[in-house]
Amino acid sequence: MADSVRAEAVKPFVVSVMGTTGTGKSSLVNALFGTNLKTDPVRPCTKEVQTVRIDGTGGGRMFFHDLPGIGEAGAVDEGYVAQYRAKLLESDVVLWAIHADSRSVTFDQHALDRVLGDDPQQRTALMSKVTFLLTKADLLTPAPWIYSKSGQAGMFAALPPTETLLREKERYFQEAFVQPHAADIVTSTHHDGTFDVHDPALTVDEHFVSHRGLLTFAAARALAARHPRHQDVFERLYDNNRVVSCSARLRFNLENLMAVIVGKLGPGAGVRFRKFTLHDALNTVPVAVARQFCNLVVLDGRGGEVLFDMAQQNLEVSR
Ligand SMILES: Nc1nc2c(ncn2[C@@H]2O[C@H](COP(=O)(O)OP(=O)(O)OP(=O)(O)O)[C@@H](O)[C@H]2O)c(=O)[nH]1
Ligand SMILES: [Mg+2]
Repeated sequence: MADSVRAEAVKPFVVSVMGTTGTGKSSLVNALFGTNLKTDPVRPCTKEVQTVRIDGTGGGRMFFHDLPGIGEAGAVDEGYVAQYRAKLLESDVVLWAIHADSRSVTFDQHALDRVLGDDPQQRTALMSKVTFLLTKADLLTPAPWIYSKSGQAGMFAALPPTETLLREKERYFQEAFVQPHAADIVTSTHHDGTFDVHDPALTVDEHFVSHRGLLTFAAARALAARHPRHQDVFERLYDNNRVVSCSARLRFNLENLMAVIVGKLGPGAGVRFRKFTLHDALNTVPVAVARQFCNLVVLDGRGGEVLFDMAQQNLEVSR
């Protein structure tokens, strides 16, 4: 293997997470990678860029930058925005956290516009890296969440009305943040060497397929229906621009989020970060932890039988 190819193969990935203060950025990094970043229920907490190193397998490394809440690390002057922009430009993936319960988009839209800047090439580079997250999805609705228990652990799932609400929110935030910049977006993913679809929006080389503009859910589904052999490619292209809901507290949807991150990082990342993606642990919450939250109904994973209602605090956890 040529030195340059080898260097590329072991080059660490860089992921940044940003957003306004208190959207749960540090908590999310902790939930995804078992790190121990400081979090705070009241005050703006992360004041400077915190970088954690994540070791995968086979020499795979990732540096995860946890950025201070926008507007909290000092005056929001051009110098500060430029620093932010530089950090994002050196990142392979940027996660932009927005509180799922928020409907005010102006502050983040304005921040996004400033961070993207005026240079068309930089705007494309940045917009193509960003994935918007709706964090703290557990706070979205008082409808109970389902905790599906198996042994001494389980997973949280949203009830259908909450799922529907989340999908609507994801669409709304995609319209607010991604659609206005559709012309700036070029999204890429790897293919298996047999990709042979010709479409004006697609550019194909030996390893990668790129899509110019925003690939909507309907368009991705239509392409996948016409070319079922390449369904995985269209799914990954679509994932690159979708808005992802999650909850660090309930570990809700963390597996999907990790899949989106790894998919965006490229073909080498799946292998190097398999230890984070290949098992259910990302979404799993021990019963002892789940009991700290109330307003839960616990169903048996297989039969759907009600095991207990958290509101009835003294019921036995295990049968
Ligand atoms: N309900 C709920 N609370 C959460 C979740 N994630 C984080 N929190 C809480 O929200 C508060 C703020 O979380 P942080 O992780 O410190 O937020 P941050 O975005 O890093 O904040 P800054 O560092 O100030 O920018 C803490 O009390 C967390 O416990 C979540 O998914 N659900
Ligand atoms: Mg923080």
